[in-house]
Amino acid sequence: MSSKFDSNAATLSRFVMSQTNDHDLVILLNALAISCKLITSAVQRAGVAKLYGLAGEVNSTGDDQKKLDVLSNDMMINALIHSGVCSILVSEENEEPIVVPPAYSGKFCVAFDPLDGSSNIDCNVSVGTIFSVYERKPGSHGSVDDLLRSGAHCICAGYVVYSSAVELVFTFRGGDVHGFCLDSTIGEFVHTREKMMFPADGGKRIYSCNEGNAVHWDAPIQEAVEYFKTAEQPYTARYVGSMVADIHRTILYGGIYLYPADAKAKKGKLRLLYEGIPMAMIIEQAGGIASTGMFEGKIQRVLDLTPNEIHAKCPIIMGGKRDVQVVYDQYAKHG
Ligand code: AHM
Ligand code: MG
Repeated sequence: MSSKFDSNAATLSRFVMSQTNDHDLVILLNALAISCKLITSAVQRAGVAKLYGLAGEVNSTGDDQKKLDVLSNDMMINALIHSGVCSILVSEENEEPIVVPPAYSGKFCVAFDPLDGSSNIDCNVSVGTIFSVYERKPGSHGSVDDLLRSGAHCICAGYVVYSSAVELVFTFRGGDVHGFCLDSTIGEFVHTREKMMFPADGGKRIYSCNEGNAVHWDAPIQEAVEYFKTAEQPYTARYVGSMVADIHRTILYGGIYLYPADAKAKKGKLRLLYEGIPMAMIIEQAGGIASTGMFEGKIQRVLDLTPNEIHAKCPIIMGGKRDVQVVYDQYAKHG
């Protein structure tokens, strides 16, 4: 019998419980989902609740913090501390790591960007949350060293895009990528996309980058983007300016997203722990490539990088194999 009501809702919690016997991990992912529901409420009510505009502070990377950045950050920190399963939290919005008080301390270390794409907040364009989860090292009570490790140590990662729908995309290390839409009628994320993969045929030819930086790029990146525009089957340009939205589209439709290193930002703009590594894990496990492009003398996997500090940056070239290969070909051509 068809009905508007699902008597067997495949919720995110049910999915997580089916994938792990680790109860602390179930609690952690529940706390992350709750944070994202709170942020959804704040994003959707930003106008009426007078949450547009600046908070008057500057964040870890020198950007002006928006009121919604600060509120979203507080929501995540409070939910994660009170989950009782975290010891160290690293947020884009906090210069220093947050050490969870001993009464609440647990085995996980979480890095997150509570509201990515801050420049889009005040005009209601898509924004997102990104997170990566690590387990503290044996014997550690929780310190930044537990997080200053390569992507190989990341145990799960996800993002949430706040847009026409709110969607959480999530993967465990080595697993498939799954999508969950927030059903506002029940206040739960419901499993809506199984085993998300890049389109098998490469999908749409879309390139996504801030071309205003082109003059600062190295020649191979400039030439790859020129190829995208002049190829026999020219690419379409799409750039939201919120990494979460641009990556979500790239996985679903195909294409390539670039925020490369350039002459003025030698390590790129995006942060390794809470932008590069989680997105790279999702992209690779969805069948794509997550590369740095040429970085410190070689082309590297983003997941192979080890941050030397919690706000370390990394260049990012992510997308489907067909399209990232165009960039590799240009590097090969230039030797
Ligand atoms: P933010 O974390 O301060 O919002 O910065 C990250 C954002 C990404 O979401 C986006 O891809 C990029 O910065 C856009 O940068 P630009 O405005 O330089 O194109
Ligand atoms: Mg941000």
